[in-house]
Amino acid sequence: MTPENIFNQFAYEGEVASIKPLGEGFINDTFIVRTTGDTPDYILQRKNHNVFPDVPAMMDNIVKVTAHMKAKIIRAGGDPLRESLTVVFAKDGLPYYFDAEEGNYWAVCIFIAGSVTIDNATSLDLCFKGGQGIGRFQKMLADYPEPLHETIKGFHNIRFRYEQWDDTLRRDKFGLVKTVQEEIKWVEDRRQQMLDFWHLVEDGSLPMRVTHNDTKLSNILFDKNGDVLCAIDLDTCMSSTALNDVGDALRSYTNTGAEDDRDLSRVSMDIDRFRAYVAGYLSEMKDSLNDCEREWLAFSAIYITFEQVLRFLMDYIDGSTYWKIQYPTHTLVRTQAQYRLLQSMEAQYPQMQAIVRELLA
Ligand code: GN1
Ligand code: MG
Repeated sequence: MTPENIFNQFAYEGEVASIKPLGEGFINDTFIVRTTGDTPDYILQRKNHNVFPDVPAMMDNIVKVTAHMKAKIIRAGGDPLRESLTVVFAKDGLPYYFDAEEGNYWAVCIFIAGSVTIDNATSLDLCFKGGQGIGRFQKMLADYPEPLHETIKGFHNIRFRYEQWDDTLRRDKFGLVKTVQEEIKWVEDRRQQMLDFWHLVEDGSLPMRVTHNDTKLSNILFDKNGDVLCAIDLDTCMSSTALNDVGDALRSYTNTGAEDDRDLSRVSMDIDRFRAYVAGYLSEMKDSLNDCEREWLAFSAIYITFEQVLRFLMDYIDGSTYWKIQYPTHTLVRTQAQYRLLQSMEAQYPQMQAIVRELLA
């Protein structure tokens, strides 16, 4: 079915003027649907069911958390159509449409007029606002009452990731293991350190909360004045630690290079952006964090950047099937660029800790 036919299965308002691909998502395929006149425009997405094995469960999470946030936004006198993502249901009443012919799941949400996404943190103000945005998101969901579906098993659970990693190395499907010995060592050298950290989650010292889990800069929607509207891409919204959201955001906001930079000399962690993001986040969440979360906040950036090194390298060895690639070694290049960022963070860890302590004081 064409995107036009798919979109017609949804209960949208107005007349379609055009449907065009949007952005360069690595996982889902995204289209922007423009309508004529005053009716809203829409975002139409083909959800990647290799990544999300249970799209109905994922959409159930999204419908429920957005309903929870909207109720709060309304009570606070805000605009629920601008300060939260809005799911558009299919005409049969489901929050997705299943195209049985091609076996694909599709979903629609409202495009918030005048909103923009940003790929690079160009100012400290932006970092501060991004931190505030995720802080607010976590705060609104702090009293979310029921368990969410675990839409990707063990998503930020490094013990589980190491199990997958060991399987990948054992399988060595494409004989690539011998070509990435140095990179494999990066992951092996940190095994104990990372498992020790995760132990704090397993013993309950770091609490589970409702979190976003994919907090990179481009998943925050800004208005034309550069103020945060809301967090988008709620596909991975589920139970995790608050720190995972902070760490993943820091991985993206503080990088002076690109996630897949071939020129490693451009990649490093900018400590001023680190400070600005953490300050923004803590302006919302400071009073909600326990002592363990406070103590490990700076480390969260290292944890998630490391996890990304592991995930990228694992996907490369497995044949690059998870993230879309533009050239055969793309995911290896991503691995190397993220490792450079990790090294930069490790070198600056004492300063990162000092900043967090200072901001918490
Ligand atoms: C994916 O969905 P997207 O493109 O925002 C991935 C994240 C990675 C990111 C790296 C569901 O994010 O975990 O950090 O790529 N999302 C999923 O760019 O795996
Ligand atoms: Mg995503």
